[in-house]
Formats: sequence, structure tokens, C-alpha cells
Amino acid sequence: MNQISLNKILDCNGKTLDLSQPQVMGVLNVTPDSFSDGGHFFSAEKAVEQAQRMVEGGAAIIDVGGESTRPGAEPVPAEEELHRVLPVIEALQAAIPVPISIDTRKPEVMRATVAAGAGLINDVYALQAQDAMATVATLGVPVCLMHMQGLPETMQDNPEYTDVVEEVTGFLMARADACIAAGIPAERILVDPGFGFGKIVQHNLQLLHHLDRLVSRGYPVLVGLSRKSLIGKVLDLPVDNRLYPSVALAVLAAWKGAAVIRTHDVRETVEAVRMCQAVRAVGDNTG
Ligand code: 9MG
Repeated sequence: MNQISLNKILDCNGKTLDLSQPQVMGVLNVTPDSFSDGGHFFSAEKAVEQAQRMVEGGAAIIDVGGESTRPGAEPVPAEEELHRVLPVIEALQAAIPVPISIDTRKPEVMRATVAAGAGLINDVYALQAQDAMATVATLGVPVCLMHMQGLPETMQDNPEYTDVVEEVTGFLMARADACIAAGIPAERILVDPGFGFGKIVQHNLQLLHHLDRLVSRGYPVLVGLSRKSLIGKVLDLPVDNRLYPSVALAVLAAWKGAAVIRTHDVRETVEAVRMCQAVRAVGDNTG
């Protein structure tokens, strides 16, 4: 089994992400129904205020997304996606000290947002879109490669695996190898098992239970568990009542070695993950 050892300080387009301890990524969805100006128009100012609150709460990076990846979500053309995310990234670049991540699969969105200051590409399609990998190789920013079985339109129809942990890990290692062959240094690669993306509850639970196996491969592991439907299914809770179980799952992921936890609820998650890390840092020392 190949295991790599990587630098823990990532240069994200001039801003730093320190992965020597688990960090929290705040979710900033920039879709037409978010951040209203009080009427029917989107307010970039309100989006920036929300990002600033997340940074005050301890977020080490903010993930901006203009195309929903929820099950059943409709694709958005690149022009519309850029129209949503660019003004926010331009405003955020000066307004917050932490790196900005762009959640996109489209090379044109990657190029324009990195030029505007984005410092990490979060691609739930793991750079499988045409030209995406070559584009990231030229941009010089880190990339998060996520596993998904199928496409958002249909991914929850009937996902099947023989061994979900083996298959997800194998996919991610193969994508990381392809990135390295395309000129993206290993130091700039993060991997993500993609909780909820083409997985039933049991697959998600197995992936979290065995997350240390993915962590042991050496790439920083990013996880997104916040408010996901797996919680709704296990506990029968609506999306607005999933804070405590989301924090519990974040702690479990951090305990298993996750490097970045993507969440909507930054302050709560930061406090819990820091407490978890304080216990982890003691290690085997009982003296
Ligand atoms: C955009 N997005 C939604 N869920 C996600 C997850 O679990 N991981 C990553 N990397 N991105 C996500």
C-alpha cells in the first residue's frame, strides 16, 4: 500500500491553510434563494457578512458554491454560476483573512474565481469534467477530489458497492495518481469520501467507521456531514434540527483523523472539534 507524507501548510493563492490540526470549512451557498436584500434580489453584502461571522466563529476556510449538488439538483450553466459566485469572491477576497474555496466542477469557473482570489478548488466530480484536471494543474492552487457514485440527478436511486471503503479509497487514490501525472503536486491534493453522494445510510456509516483507512493513505481528508440526509434517516429529524448530530459526526471524523470538516454551523463545530483534538493530542501519553 502506498502511503505519502505531505507538508501540512497549504498555500491557497497567497492565504494559508494550516492542516497540522483539524480545521473547519464554512459553507457559503450562493444560490438565488440565499441572502436576499430584503426583496427579490441577492445581496453579496449579506453573503460577506455571513462569511465574516463564520470566520469569527473559527472557520479556517470558506467554501463558496453557486450550483447545488443536492440529490435531484438541476445543473446550472457556467455563465449563471459565475454571475452568482464572482461578485461574492471578489468581495470576500479583501474582507476575510482566510482562504476561499470554490465548489465547482467547471474549468471556466475555476479559472475566473482563482483569478478573483479563490485559493482552493472543491470539486465533487473529482476533476472528471473535460479539461478540469489540466486547468487545475495550471492554476497552482490545492484541489479537493470527492468521490460520488453516479450524478446528483440520480445518485440516490440505487447505489451499490461490494466493499464501499475499498472502492471509495481506490477511486480517490486513482484520481490522485492521475492528478500527479497531469502535473498537480501531491502536496496540493485533498480527498473526500463524499458522504451522501451515491451512498445509502449503511455505506455512509461504514465510511465514517473506517475513515482512518482513507486517512492512512496520507492525503488530507476533507469530510462533509453537516445536516446530511443520513442524519435525517437515522434519527428521523428534519434538516433544521440536525445541529447536534452534525457536531457529533464532525467529532467522530476528527477523531478518525479528518483534516477538514465542512459545515454550516461553524462555531459549534469548531468548539467540539478543538475539544476532540485536545484529547487526541495527548496520544498514548499517560504520564
Ligand atoms: C459541495 N459539497 C456538498 N457536500 C460536500 C461534501 O460532503 N464534500 C465536499 N468536498 N463538498 C461538498
